[in-house]
Amino acid sequence: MEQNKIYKRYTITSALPYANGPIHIGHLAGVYIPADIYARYLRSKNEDVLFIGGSDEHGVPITIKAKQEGIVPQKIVDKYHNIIKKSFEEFGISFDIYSRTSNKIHHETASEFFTTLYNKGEFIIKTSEQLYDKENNQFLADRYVTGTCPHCNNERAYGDQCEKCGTSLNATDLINPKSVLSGNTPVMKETKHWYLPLDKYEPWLRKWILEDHKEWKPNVYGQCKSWLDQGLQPRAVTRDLDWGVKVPLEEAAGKVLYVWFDAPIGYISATKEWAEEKNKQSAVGSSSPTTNNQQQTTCLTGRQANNFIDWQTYWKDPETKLVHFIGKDNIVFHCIVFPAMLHAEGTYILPDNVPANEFLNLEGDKISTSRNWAVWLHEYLQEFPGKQDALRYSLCSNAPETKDNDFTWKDFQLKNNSELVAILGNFVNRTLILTKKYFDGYVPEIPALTERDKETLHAIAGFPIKISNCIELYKFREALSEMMNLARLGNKYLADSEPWKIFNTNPEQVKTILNISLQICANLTIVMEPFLPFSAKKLLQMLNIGKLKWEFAGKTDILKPNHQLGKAELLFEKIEDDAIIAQIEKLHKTKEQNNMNETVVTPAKPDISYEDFAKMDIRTGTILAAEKVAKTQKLLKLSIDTGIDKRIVVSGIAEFYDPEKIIGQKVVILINLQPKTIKGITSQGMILMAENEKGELCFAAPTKEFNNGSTVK
Ligand code: B3M
Ligand code: ZN
Repeated sequence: MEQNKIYKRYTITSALPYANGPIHIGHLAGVYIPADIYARYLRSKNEDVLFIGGSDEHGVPITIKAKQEGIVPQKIVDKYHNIIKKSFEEFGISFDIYSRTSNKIHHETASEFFTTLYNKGEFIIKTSEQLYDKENNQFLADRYVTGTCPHCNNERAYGDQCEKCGTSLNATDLINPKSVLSGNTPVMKETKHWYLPLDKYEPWLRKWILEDHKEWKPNVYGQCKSWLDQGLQPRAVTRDLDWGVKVPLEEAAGKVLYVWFDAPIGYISATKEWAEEKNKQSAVGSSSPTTNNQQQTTCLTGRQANNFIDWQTYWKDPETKLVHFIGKDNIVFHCIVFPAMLHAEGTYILPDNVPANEFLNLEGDKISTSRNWAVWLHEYLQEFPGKQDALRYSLCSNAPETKDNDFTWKDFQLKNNSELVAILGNFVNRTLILTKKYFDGYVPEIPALTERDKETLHAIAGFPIKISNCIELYKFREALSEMMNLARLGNKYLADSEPWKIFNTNPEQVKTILNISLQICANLTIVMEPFLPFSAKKLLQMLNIGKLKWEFAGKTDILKPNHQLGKAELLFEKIEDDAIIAQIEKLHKTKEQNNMNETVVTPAKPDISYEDFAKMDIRTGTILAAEKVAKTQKLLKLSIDTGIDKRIVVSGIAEFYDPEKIIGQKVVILINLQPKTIKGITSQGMILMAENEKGELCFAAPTKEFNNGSTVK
């Protein structure tokens, strides 16, 4: 690979979140915050940047959710696409486009891509047996099958994975598989699919990744190596499903493209959509009629003089740097499958890097949508209004760049209060307040420099390159901590020079100190912006200046003498204990709820025949008398009228029913259970009770007056 290659433009993609749930902090820390920092930084450097996001609206989980809610999948994706898009916007993720894969342009693009590979003869066709639900006339995707996990006996494992023991499964591995759709046992049926022969591209992939991209992050490189070392198999790129991009072949009726085939093509469709939109806008804005004609010409030079944007330059020009931001569960798709697709197509560039992150946990537990164990972005934005940067800061400083990391509310509070407020905010605030106090809010000039001043000026100049280097190597945590070091430098400089002590004796020196401190503030607006865009904007207002590009970072004459500053405000607010306790309590409630849910349903027992059931003689009856069994807590001795006879039954219900209060209670009783002697009393039969998850009992009884001795079947 060409190290240090100069690129003309950047195509930055961030994983397209599934539109079946909102965004949580794990997504942000793993993917969107790093991608946004990278995009903002490059824009500040005047690079040509296209930052792509969008919703992934296909795939089986979406169809299942739609079935559960009794609505069509489009309704589900509309709902979540809007929630996700809005929360990204409010959180300041600076996409150039946030698209969606249910768009027409995406269906066309994905379909064409498939056709190109098909026409080139890249696919192989295989017929295999898959599980089929006869009642619904439908092949069952892995997620549509549940059954017993062959590894841990969890009776509620899915066809692709057992969530209890974490093992990846094939639907055909499950013991006693059941269709989620009908509850019936599926049958095996033959079906035909199109496969991408990854095995064929394996030698090429080995060289491209293992030799040419040794600089990739160790977690990414390592995962790729392990996939490659296991040997790649052909992968089906079509599915028997009715939600997705239709396979553009007559013989493939009822089949759609596999979601992982179409989703990454979503980046390309989004680029087309973005370019079309931009070109429309510039056509409207342009007064010269010739410009429109020029716009028709296709050429690989990106944004041309006439502003025409050719989407292809962002995907096909070798001078474009393509970078995919993703979480670790998406590595194989972005490093192996999608590059193989692009390679097979033949006209596209390949990713230069895929800086995937590991996972973020929450308060020591894996984030889980189904267990609601997450901090949801849309909720955070409501509960902490105006505090986007506090979360951006805490998630970036704790980003799971090299290993899984943990988010805790206490740590979030600590980072906000003792770093953002106490260091960065405090430095800016002191500088502005002192300038107001001593110089009426005008930037003072520099009359003379002491050694300390000179050292400080020198140090300021050194920061931008340190931060740039980290960002360009995708080390965002380190970059952020360098950014904070600049604020630390400012704080220390103020503390060491003590302008408040010397103003009366040496006002000239105070001019220098505050000028330099203000130049640090101006520098901060630049280097903060990728990480803390809201606060950077606020600081620009406080300094009463416009946005500065990266080239100004390191300069120490940004603010000219006599420039009038704006109004000083607090850059960050302290987060009080109450707010943190409330969040921790919210999580506790979720945990309790989950614990209950886990025990709510006792696992189903194996099937029995009707003959087995019919052996039981169950009747309605009435309690005639009841008394406690001596020396026991739980037992009552009941006298029952069964309609056939009157008999004694010992029942373990004393904790839940007072003997006096149940005389006359209707019951259901199993009368042909072998008699058993309990505490010296012969019990003849069993009263049927319902038992809930807490072990509480309640009578299962007829709901209206019914003769004793009626059979229950
Ligand atoms: N929607 C998986 C995920 O959200 C998938 C990413 C697609 S990126 C092309 O983890
Ligand atoms: Zn299991």
